[in-house]
Amino acid sequence: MMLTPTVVTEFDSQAPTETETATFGLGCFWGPDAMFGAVDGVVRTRVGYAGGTKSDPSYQTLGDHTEVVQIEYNPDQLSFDDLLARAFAEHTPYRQAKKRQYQHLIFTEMADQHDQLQVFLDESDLDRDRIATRFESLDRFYPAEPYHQKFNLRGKRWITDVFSKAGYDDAAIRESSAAAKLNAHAAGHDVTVPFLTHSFDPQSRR
Ligand code: MHO
Repeated sequence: MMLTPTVVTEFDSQAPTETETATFGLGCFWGPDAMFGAVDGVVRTRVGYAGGTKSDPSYQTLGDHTEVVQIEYNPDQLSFDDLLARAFAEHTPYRQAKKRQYQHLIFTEMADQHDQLQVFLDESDLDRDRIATRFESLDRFYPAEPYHQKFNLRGKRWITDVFSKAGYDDAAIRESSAAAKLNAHAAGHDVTVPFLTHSFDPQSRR
């Protein structure tokens, strides 16, 4: 299947809307944005700032916030526990970044995620008083600037042209399920979606 504006808009219109969100700080947010985008059951991703007190942070005026990825997932396909396993595979809980911007920070929203986190830590033999990873309940998520969203798509005109032709603006790309999958693909992750086939790889189009 070729990547066309219609393919993108149809894929996005069929994306589940009954989703739950998980928010993690795992260092520079570009990497985890792409990594989680590749996972089956992850519907949307966005990057932003959370965990601090400064109002309206930006990349230049971050204050006490941390770079985070927010993952919207289909709870019929993927659990918070699966996402925690991936988050802990992406960082060592025994060291913390000095800069608050890049700290390892696991957020929970509502009681059930909070309970699932404790079960995960117990089963993984992780004692929250002995590890460096921070745990907080999510207060507020501030989306990052458009140029940080789906960062691996930057300069990939064979992808971005399709979104332009489909009439997507910056916010629409940030919230696009197709963009999350394409961003993961552009970063080199294996992604299983119908429009990512061999014939569509730029290497094979020459
Ligand atoms: N300035 C660093 C990290 C960017 S990340 C959004 C870099 O160029 O790799 O903090």
